[in-house]
Amino acid sequence: NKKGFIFDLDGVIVDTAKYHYLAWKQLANSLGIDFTEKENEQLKGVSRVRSLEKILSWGNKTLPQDEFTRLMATKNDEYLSYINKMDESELLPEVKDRLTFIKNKKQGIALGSASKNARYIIEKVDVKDMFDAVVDGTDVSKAKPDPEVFLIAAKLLNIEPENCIVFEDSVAGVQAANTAKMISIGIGSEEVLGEADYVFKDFTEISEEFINTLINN
Ligand code: B16
Ligand code: MG
Repeated sequence: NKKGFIFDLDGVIVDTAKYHYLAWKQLANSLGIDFTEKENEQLKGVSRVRSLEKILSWGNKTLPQDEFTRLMATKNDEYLSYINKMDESELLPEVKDRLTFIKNKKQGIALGSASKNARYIIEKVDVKDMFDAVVDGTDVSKAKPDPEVFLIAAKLLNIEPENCIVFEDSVAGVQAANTAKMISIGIGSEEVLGEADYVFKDFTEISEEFINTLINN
C-alpha cells in the first residue's frame, strides 16, 4: 500500500516565517503601522494578498488598488533578499532524514504550500528532488483553510485523500487537511494546533516507527 505524505513549507521544512516577519515589519512600519511577532503569528499560512489586507486593517488604512499591488511587490522583493541567501543549513532539524526515510519506503511525497516562492525555496535548500509533486500559491485559487491545495497534491500523486497525511504548522492548514479527510499532523504547539490528529513540536519527535505506522494503517 502506498500513502501520500504532503508537506507544508514555511514552518515545516524551513523557518521562513522569520523572513516574512522582517519584510512585513519593514513595510508596515513604513506605513506607520505597528507590527510585532504577535501579529506575524496571524499571517502564518495566509496568502500574500490576505496578509497585506490584514496589516492595513490593523492600521485602519485603505489603499488604492495600484498602491496595494506596488506594496505587495515591495514586500516580496525584500523577502526574496533573505531567501536568496538561503542554503540547506536552514532546513529544520531532521526534516531531510524523514523525507529520505519516506522516499526509501516508496511512498508518495508532495509539497502543499500557500507560497508563490515555494519552488524557488525548495531548490535553494536542496530538497526539490524529494518531491513527486509540488503544489504552491501559483497553482491554487482558494487559500487554506480551503482544502484545494492538498486535494490537488493528492490528485497529482494519484493517491486518494483518505490515504494522505499532511504535515502543517498553521491552524488554517490543519483545518484544510481535516476538511480534505486527510490525517493531519500539527508541527508546533498542542495549544495552537489542537484540531490536528497528532501534534509534535518538530520532526525530532517524529520517529521512523511512527512513520511506519502511518504507512501500514
Ligand atoms: P508568498 P506555507 C505561507 O507558506 C506562509 O506561511 C505565509 O506566511 C505567507 O504569507 C504565504 O506562504 C504566502 O507566501 O508571499 O511567498 O507567496 O506555510 O503555506 O508554506
Ligand atoms: Mg506553514
